[in-house]
Amino acid sequence: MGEVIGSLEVQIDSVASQFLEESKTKEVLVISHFDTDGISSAAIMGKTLKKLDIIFSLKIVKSLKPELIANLPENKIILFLDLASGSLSHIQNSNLKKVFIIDHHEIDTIVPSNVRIVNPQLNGKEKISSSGLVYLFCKKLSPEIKNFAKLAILGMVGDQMEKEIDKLNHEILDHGEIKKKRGLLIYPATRPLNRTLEYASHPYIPGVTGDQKGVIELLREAGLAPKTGKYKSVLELDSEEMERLVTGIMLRNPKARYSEIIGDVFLIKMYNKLEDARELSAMVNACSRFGESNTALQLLMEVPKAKKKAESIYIKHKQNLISGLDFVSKAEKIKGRGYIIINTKDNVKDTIVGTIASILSYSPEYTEGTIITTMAYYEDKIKVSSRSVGKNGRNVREILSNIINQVGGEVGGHEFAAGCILKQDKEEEFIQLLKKNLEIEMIKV
Ligand SMILES: [Mn+2]
Repeated sequence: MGEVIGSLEVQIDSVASQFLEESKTKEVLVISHFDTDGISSAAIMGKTLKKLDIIFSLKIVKSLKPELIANLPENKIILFLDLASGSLSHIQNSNLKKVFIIDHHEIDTIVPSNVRIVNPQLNGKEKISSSGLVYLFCKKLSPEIKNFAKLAILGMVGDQMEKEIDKLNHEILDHGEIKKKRGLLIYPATRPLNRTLEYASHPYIPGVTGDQKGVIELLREAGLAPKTGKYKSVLELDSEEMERLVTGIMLRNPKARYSEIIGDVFLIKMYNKLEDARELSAMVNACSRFGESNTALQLLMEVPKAKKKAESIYIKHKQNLISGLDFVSKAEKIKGRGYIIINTKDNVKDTIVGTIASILSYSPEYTEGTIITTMAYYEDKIKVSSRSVGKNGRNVREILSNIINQVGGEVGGHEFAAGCILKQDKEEEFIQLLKKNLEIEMIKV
């Protein structure tokens, strides 16, 4: 009970057979994380449980709060995906009798007796996404689910684990209808380049992202002309065209490293069409940011009516992003030594203010160690995001925590990328304290 022995594969076998036994008599409640890996996990599990005629319901959450654990139904089997490894002590202290977890995050304590867990942290720390684990788990429950392997690959790409693919992930790659091709990582690789470049945010290309004229100029420079009115897609480029385009991008953003722009493009079949996994992941994340995780889940389960809805949310998100970047480039900024604060007030959506801070942190305009902070209103609150350029220098979470301790609010994130939420009536006080803290920190460094 709660004991962990042997390899990851043995662990998956044993937990899967216990789950199968338990679910014969009890209903299952699946709770999963709201990012691409979590929603891919939920989609694989949902499809499999349906196949097996197991009665279940699904819930997608942004984070696992102690109150949520305390209020879970005791008569159901609880199955956590892509979360809960850091909440074992709360689960131990709850009245839940049987909890299953499939996750790859850090574990907070010894596995309690009411928990059965699959987590590579306990078995050799193999690098694998939660959706990869869920896929292997579900294959034990029902071997004929091989076509869901594509969702495991999607989760892997969403968690940015595709650079070093470990043994089990390799196996998964061999299963589903997945195509892998080396190329430029600007997504989607499947659509005409002029559209793809206009919305490029990873990397951000100054003078090109959000600028149709700049896009055409870059393409012309790279010797790419439209054929019968249509530009090639990334997938259609030959190696020379690709090299020329990469050169053009790197000239505009010298911070964009070759190893980050070139890599494996993963194509998976959804709704009977090959799609770029990075694009799908961006779409899932956009839906979740808009509070539409269920649409994202339905998209990955290939529910027909979900596709249009997800696409329109994604287009809206991309437009918000482009207009947000445009606003920020022209906006008045508070500049100090080693920092910059952009208060967009109600001109930029709170759903993208963090993405914009990230994009700016990759822009060639700012030197390493600079702290970029963006702010946006929502409801009667302000959402704040801070990034440290080059993931270097001061601890932004600590700085934000210090201030929130004084003005009230919530803080999240980590050392080089953090955010907070505060009341709008604390706006001025927050900015003053932030400036003061950033200046003190600068002196210490
Ligand atoms: Mn994950």
